[in-house]
Amino acid sequence: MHTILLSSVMNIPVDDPVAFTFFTGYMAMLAASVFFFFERSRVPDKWKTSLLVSGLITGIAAVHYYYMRDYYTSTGNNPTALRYIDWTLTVPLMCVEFYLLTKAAGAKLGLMWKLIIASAWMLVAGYIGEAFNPPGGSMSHSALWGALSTIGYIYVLYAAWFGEVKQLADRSGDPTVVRGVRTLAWFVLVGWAIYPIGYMCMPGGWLNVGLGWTSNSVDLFYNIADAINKIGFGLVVYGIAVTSKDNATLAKA
Ligand SMILES: *C/C=C(C)/C=C/C=C(C)/C=C/C1=C(C)CCCC1(C)C
Repeated sequence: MHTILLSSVMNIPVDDPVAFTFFTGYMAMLAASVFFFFERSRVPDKWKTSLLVSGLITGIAAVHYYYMRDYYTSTGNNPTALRYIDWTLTVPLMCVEFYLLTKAAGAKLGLMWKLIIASAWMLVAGYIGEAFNPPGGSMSHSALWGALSTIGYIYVLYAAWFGEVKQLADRSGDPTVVRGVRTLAWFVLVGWAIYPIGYMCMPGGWLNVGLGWTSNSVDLFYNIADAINKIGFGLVVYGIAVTSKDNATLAKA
């Protein structure tokens, strides 16, 4: 078993962009975690948990990429279950980041749970849409579950742009937090929107039926989106930690 996996990894077709992004995605997530964990010691105490969470997000993703890469290179199939296990752990942690950033301005744990529940809804519906897509693909199945999933997505999007997260950031009185949360809101609007594009490439999806894009593109979009969102989110949080006001400890470091 082990040798089979190993030899399939060795025989990566160099012209396969999906395999390529699984490899680079794995390496990038690992490197990002090392960066966030090391930099954690350099930021003021109040930002240490945020940096820890940034490192956990990319670290959890790195482990899943390790397995997804091997799964893909040895079977040629979409690692749907591994993908959604990864997201079920990392997306709620991104919601925790929103909570941690706005905590000083009075964010309550209830806000964190509302974001977590909305994102969990988004992922469970997406998983049903993908994992239980009938052989050959069904447009009604993928469209129904995709639409249900989008409700959860819009909830998080609204909270970040206009709702509680945005209002708390404004109330923090720290321009770095206001700007940082605004940047994260852009990630949710643009970066997270790449995922539904990948989803629509599966058999029966709108881009599959409409443009002939194949299930290979699903993982290509997901891999690109993961690198942008997980590492990008972490870097924004890092940027807030090193530039926010009362960073006297950092100046001494
Ligand atoms: C690190 C992983 C992240 C940030 C994953 C985010 C995933 C999404 C925003 C997925 C959204 C979906 C829809 C809005 C509709 C179709 C189904 C999904 C799950 C792909």
